[in-house]
Amino acid sequence: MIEQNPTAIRQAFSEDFHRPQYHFLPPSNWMNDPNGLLFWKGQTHIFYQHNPFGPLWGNMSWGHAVSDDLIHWRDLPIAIRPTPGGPDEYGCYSGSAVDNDGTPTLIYTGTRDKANIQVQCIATSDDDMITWQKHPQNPVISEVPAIANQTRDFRDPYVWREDDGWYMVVGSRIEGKAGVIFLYRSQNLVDWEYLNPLLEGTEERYGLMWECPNFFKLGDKWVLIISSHTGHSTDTVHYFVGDFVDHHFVPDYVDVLDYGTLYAPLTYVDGQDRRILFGWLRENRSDRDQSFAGWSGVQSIPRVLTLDDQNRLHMQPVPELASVRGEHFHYTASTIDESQVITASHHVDIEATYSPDASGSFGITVLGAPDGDECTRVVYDSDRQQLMVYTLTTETNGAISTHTRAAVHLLADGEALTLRILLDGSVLEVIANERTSLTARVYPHHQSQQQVRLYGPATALTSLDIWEMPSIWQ
Ligand code: DQQ
Repeated sequence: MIEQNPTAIRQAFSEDFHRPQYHFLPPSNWMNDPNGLLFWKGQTHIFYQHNPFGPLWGNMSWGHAVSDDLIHWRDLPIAIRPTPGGPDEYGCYSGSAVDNDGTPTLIYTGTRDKANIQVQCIATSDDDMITWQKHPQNPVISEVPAIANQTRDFRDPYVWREDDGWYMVVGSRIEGKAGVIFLYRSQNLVDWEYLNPLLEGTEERYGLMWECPNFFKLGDKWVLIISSHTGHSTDTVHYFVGDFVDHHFVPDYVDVLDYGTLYAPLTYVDGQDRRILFGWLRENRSDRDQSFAGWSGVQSIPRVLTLDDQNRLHMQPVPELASVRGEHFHYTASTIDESQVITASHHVDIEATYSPDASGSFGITVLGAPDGDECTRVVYDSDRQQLMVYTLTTETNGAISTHTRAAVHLLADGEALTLRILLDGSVLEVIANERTSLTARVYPHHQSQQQVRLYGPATALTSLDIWEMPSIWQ
């Protein structure tokens, strides 16, 4: 638990090959959604869904950490936990945070009765967010709007300020139909007036349940991000771009925010007026393996969001990451070939640019075992215009398994492919041309000499920069 000297706990994991060292995660145990991101007195506070008692989901509480630069973090005491007999007795689920004229306020979902009833609650702090007091009038919203026709799924309030008061969006579903986002307004964060559905899902492919909504203005447009259940829970993150008219959202563009493991993202505005997103990078291994590891769940490197002229969301890892980069390797087409081992590090930051005329398949191999038994490849197939993460692993009994994740990534005529690859232990974040995101988790068995090499012909390459990355915890 955080209260038991987080530095010593983190130190105890230093030999864990799969544990990331420059991404945020708690000292130990389970983490899922980012919660309550807030810029406060020059620092960013992150809260997160946390099980303080074990590495699997349960006892949902809000863990807490703070950062000066979005890269280095200091653990703080757990902010809120379930109160026996209270409206959050079964869990303090996800939510957001606001600065209410100098009073930091958390708005979150309380669950009671084994998650069958979900309600909205608030908590405030008067000591710079070290201790929190739950409001005596909790729950501040006790019932899902009647049109939902169910009480079980009504969660993850996201709150922001407009000239005529506080607004809140909450994720839900209409029984037998599809996902929905409900819109509320309040003057004091305690008394809430239900307005109407902000947006109702109509197509099954966007999900039967919408959770973790974010709704914000970006440039001239409004963006709605939802995490949706399309087939099974915790599935795909979609974003819609459009206009906010008479309390209704009218989307004119929709896309997938990430094709891999990133889920339940949350955004906020930082001190430089940047809209920044964090997302939970889910594990891709069994409960048994997570229990054995003693930790589960990682946050993405925060990403700065912008829209392009086609209303596509662009995501750029915060430039602050460059300040911790270590040893640097730089290549062009004429200075490298596929056989060359660039580094044996499994904590690297990579920027690659390819020629607009490049044909065939090309990319980067990481986590490559010297005997070729295991590797992970980030590949662009220019014929199919597909971005892929391909993983080859060899089990200890010799069984070989392969796994491919793919995303369509269309390049305009003459547009060069750019890849940003953040590899950190078992975490792999890939962003192509700032707009196609494909995150993955990989757990190689070989745990030494993880080679980073070029994949495909060097002629495809324009430039390749690779930096070894240090631990942010030392
Ligand atoms: N996880 C939280 C919920 C949210 C879901 C509970 C998404 O509030 O809807 O841990 O991962």
